[in-house]
Amino acid sequence: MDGNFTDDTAGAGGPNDRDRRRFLRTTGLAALSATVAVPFARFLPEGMAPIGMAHAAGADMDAYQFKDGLTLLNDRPINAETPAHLLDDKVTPANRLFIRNNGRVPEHALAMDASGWTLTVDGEVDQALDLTLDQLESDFEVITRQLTLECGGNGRAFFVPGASGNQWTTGAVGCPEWTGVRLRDVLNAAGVRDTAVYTGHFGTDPHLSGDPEKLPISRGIPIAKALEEDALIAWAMNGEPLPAIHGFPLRLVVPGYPGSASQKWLTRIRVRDQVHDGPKMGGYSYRLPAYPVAPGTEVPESDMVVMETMPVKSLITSPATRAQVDGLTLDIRGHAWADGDVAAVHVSHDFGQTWAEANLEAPANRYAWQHFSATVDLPQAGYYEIWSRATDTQGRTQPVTTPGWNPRGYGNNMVHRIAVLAG
Ligand SMILES: Nc1nc2c(c(=O)[nH]1)N[C@H]1C(S)=C(S)[C@@H](COP(=O)(O)O)O[C@H]1N2
Ligand SMILES: [Mo]
Repeated sequence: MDGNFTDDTAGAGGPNDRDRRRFLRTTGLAALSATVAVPFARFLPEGMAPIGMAHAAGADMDAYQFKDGLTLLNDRPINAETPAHLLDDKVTPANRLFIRNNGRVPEHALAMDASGWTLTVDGEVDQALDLTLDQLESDFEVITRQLTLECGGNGRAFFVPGASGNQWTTGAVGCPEWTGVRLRDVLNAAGVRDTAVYTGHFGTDPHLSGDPEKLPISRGIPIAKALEEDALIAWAMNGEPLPAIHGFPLRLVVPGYPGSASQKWLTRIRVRDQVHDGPKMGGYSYRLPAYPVAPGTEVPESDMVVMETMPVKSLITSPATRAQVDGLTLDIRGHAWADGDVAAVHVSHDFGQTWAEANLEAPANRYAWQHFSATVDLPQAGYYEIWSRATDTQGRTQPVTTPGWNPRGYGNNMVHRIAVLAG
């Protein structure tokens, strides 16, 4: 609730309450627990929910237990975000990384069982590949990179009128260190044909319906993006095997793009001769109107286009919002990220009337978030909002209000705001 201090759009009674009620009617138990943000489904006696359903939530919740201080938005599928002040680490620890699942956590991951795992690369390639985890590690250069991962819907809660979907405030972002091989190297080993247009990514997570024929999500990226050097096929996070819930044993990490491009539990990359058409590539999923629309507009599906790069953004991670601080000197810390590098971060203590430039560190590597710090001298004791605003190397900066309303509430990069009481 700390992204927009008035909380109107994030809290009960706000415009999104209507959407929550609608969800409640349509998806039942999972939505109910989302509404009250309590993971209670696993504690229900059997019989109070379909057994498979209660069990599913319980098993997935077991894989969630190591998380520290996250806000659970939904437990079937599990979706949880991190309060800004718990993202203060320069490298996001696994227990503080948000979770965005569209389906269930697969059984093999729950058991941390990677036996027989292979990655298939096929489609518009000269030579289809079937690579074991050992082959991936021995046949390609292994690299470790700190890469920012952010859900395309981060900030959705602040759109007015509200958009359906997880009501992410500011915490569907993190920047762990990933170890793996370059997606580019693996694609080049298969030999990408001239006909290649897009990738299509496939994982093993079961669909919520239990129907084995259905995939919860299968997204892809333009082939040019896939052939840049930054995207990784990763098996480790912060030096440890991927946690079950984050894609064990293998996932993509595609920085600069919506998190949905970073397929977890990855088994197959199919190079396509057209824009990939897997589940959640079409309709309103991860798509934006092709032209600016007035808030609340019903945009025809045919006018929606795939969302690609993520916009420049910043997050104040210290102090925590609603902090009471002694004295009038305030030390501020946070991170900023963009599709590429961030050029500057500014902070304001007077609702954007004046801005001061923060100290900004260079990224650990391309697409790692950058740390900023600033000392703000407040004029007198009282209530303040501290705002942060990042600007990328192309001069694009964060708006002070929600940008570009769209039906599903993607791409909200408004300035981050926290409140403090000083003196
Ligand atoms: N197989 C699979 N991959 C997935 C998803 C999913 O539901 N299934 N969710 C995607 C979305 S929308 C996001 S934002 C990121 C979240 O990654 P995380 O849960 O590890 O933080 O994973 C992406 N990869
Ligand atoms: Mo996402």
